[in-house]
Amino acid sequence: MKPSAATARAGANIALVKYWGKRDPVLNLPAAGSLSLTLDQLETTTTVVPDETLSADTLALNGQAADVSRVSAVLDRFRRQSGHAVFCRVESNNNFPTGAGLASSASAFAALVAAADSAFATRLDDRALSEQARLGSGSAARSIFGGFVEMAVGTRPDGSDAVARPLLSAEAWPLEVVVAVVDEASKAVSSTKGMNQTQATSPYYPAWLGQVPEDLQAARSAIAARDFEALARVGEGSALAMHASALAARPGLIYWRPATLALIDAVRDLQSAGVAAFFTIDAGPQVKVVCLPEAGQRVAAALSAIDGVQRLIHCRLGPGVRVLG
Ligand code: 2P0
Repeated sequence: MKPSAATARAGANIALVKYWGKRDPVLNLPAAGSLSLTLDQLETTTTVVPDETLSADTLALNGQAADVSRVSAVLDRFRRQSGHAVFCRVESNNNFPTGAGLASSASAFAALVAAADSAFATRLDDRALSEQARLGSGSAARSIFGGFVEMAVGTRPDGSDAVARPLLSAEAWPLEVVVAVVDEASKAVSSTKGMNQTQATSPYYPAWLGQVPEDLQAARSAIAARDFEALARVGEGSALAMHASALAARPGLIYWRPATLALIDAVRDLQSAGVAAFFTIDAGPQVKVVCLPEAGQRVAAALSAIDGVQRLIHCRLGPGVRVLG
């Protein structure tokens, strides 16, 4: 079958047990597993248009020409697998700030592999799509699935078992996530660079890595038991430990802004008042607050009152990647 245009949409995800470091940079294999929530309001929509008149792939990201090399590396695998050597026009649009610690590479590469799979008619199952997404960006492996998702560290040298799997559907435990955007600019140090620098130079990196299996077990148990307090403990612990390892890199990586710390304080105050909420922070200054649905409005009101918060994005848990046509 001749390759034909296809569009797919994927939600970003936020990790509760973080991914920070690689064991193989070429296959993009993570140094440890991770566990995440897929969100419904931070989405990438990507169209892949095979075009025989092109002499190279092109990428338009939010309407602007962008570096196509990572996208081409993904498309090369679909070209090889399908036996069709055609170049593609790729159009990708985010409905949220790109490259600002809001996991845009996760939704982007998940949407890209699903669109490419449909365009080249390779008919990969979700596990294989997760592997292809991981080759593009580690966190993208998780955005193939909706709800609660675990990424396996894997043991095979070829990386075929370093894939994500769904743990629990979005409907089974409908948590909410309020994202407090502090700075919409792209971050100075990318996740890839930041984790490599941490791994190479931070004296705390081995301690971080050693803690992940226990955190994964605690998070899995908390999710199975719908134990919000236990999930809060492991979620905040994993985020702070990741940032502690990054802070101790040389030179140190400081992703936070003053408003980031003010938001942490606000969440602590909410917790003291008995509100079911906890924070997590990725490779950027934004703070994501996970809460029970009944706490959503109160959390949003408290966060919006903090100086330096530019806007809130109120999410529910979302579905996995889907092909739109
Ligand atoms: C995570 N992050 O688990 C962690 C926490 C950022 C902080 O996964 O190098 O952009 O492309 O595999 O997927 C961001 O890392 O890194 C990330 P690559 P990616 O969500």
